[in-house]
Amino acid sequence: MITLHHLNHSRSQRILWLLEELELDYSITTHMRDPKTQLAPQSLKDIFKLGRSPVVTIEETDKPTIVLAESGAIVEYLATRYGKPELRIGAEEDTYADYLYWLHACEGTIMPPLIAELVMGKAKAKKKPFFVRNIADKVIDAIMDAYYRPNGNENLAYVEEHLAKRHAAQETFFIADRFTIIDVMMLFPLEAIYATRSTQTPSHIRRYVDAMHARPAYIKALSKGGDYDFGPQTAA
Ligand SMILES: N[C@@H](CCC(=O)N[C@@H](CS)C(=O)NCC(=O)O)C(=O)O
Repeated sequence: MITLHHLNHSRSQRILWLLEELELDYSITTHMRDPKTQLAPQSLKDIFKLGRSPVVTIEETDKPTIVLAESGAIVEYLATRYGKPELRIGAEEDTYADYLYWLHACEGTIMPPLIAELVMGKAKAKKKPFFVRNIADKVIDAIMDAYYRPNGNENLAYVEEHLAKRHAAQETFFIADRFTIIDVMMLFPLEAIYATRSTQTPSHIRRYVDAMHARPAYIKALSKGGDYDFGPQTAA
């Protein structure tokens, strides 16, 4: 039995979506973020020491239970062990190098500036004594402007250019002529951008996100996972 340890408003939405695409039997244990800190609760740390979501546990008769974290590892595992092989790109395919690049770049390159923006935004919003507020905010802005903001903007432009080429070639999916686990990985940062920037989001990213959001398995996953801030935006 596969159990998804789902954290509200988090990357575990990726796994929920993939489980639906794979039409697998699974159960969901939901862990709610601490409303004040937004961090994962102790119940998730009890499953996986670092307390990060997603985590899946896999129990099979006569085998030790597997506890697997890291969304990239989970999508590879599920697609390989239970999947439709077409959800991965094989080493013999022309897009294999692209596949490896995006599989790793998603968490390694695209996500970090987005997380920095989120964390620094929270630091700015935090109450501080008035005599340090200005200086603290300036330091935060300086850090963001020196690295994370330009970095995030370059990433966004790169992804937009990539998707513009895909759309010009009449392709819907991120790297292949079919749905793959790269779509599962890449949608999360792109839908987070779309949800926060709305119509300021570059047009090819919007078109891509809308296409993924229309997939029946995505819609089913949304209905199973509960509240999700980055799902389809009704008033965009
Ligand atoms: N690179 C990891 C990141 C995991 C991660 O940081 N997940 C966030 C949710 S999106 C989390 O668990 N946050 C709660 C916390 O840090 O307490 C992955 O892709 O799974």
